[in-house]
Amino acid sequence: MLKLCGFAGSNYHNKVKLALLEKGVPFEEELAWVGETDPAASPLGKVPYFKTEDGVMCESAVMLEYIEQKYPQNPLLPADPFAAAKVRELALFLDLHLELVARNLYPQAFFGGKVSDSVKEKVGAQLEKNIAAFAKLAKFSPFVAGDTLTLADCAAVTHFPLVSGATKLVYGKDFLADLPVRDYLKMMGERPHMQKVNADRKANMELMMARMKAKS
Ligand SMILES: N[C@@H](CCC(=O)N[C@@H](CS)C(=O)NCC(=O)O)C(=O)O
Repeated sequence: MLKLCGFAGSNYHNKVKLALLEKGVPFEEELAWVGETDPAASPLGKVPYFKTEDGVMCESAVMLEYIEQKYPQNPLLPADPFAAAKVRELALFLDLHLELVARNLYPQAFFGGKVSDSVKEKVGAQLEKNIAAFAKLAKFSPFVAGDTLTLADCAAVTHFPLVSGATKLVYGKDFLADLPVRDYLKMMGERPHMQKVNADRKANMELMMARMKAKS
């Protein structure tokens, strides 16, 4: 059985988990905290990663492509090559130009640390530029890429809350406020599979807090 390894508090883990659930692919979750990952599966020590019948792999974008090809049911990519590329474009913007940039703020926003003024300034400018560019590509009609759920939604619904939360906490302003993100998250949050992802996330965050307390 396909194993999704990681922890349910991770947005990248949940991006892949939602795709598996929406596609109806049978899988098991194997808990792997950061620092306790399998170096053969994830040489950078990141989650998530897959253990498959053929071997292991990491990087959530690659994992989504793998399950799309291996399990074609309930597709999360259009059959048309151009339309599929437009979905991938959105997914890449979400991972690379939004989440990865906002991630620089997480030490201060979520982990009790501090980011320097120069990082704040640089990241703020990058996010403003990148979010404006993303806004030109995203459709929200009602899904990010149009009228059908795609793998771009798996990234959007798991990354948006972090980008919003981190910018709100660090700059006192939600950088996604001009996009219809609240309504989108509400709509996505009504999907049964997303409800499972969110419930598991909350339970895992509590476990993570308890672990951190026990360690300190
Ligand atoms: N590019 C990676 C990013 C995954 C990632 O950053 N995961 C975080 C958890 S949300 C992690 O493992 N962080 C630990 C680290 O970077 O050492 C992917 O798409 O899978």
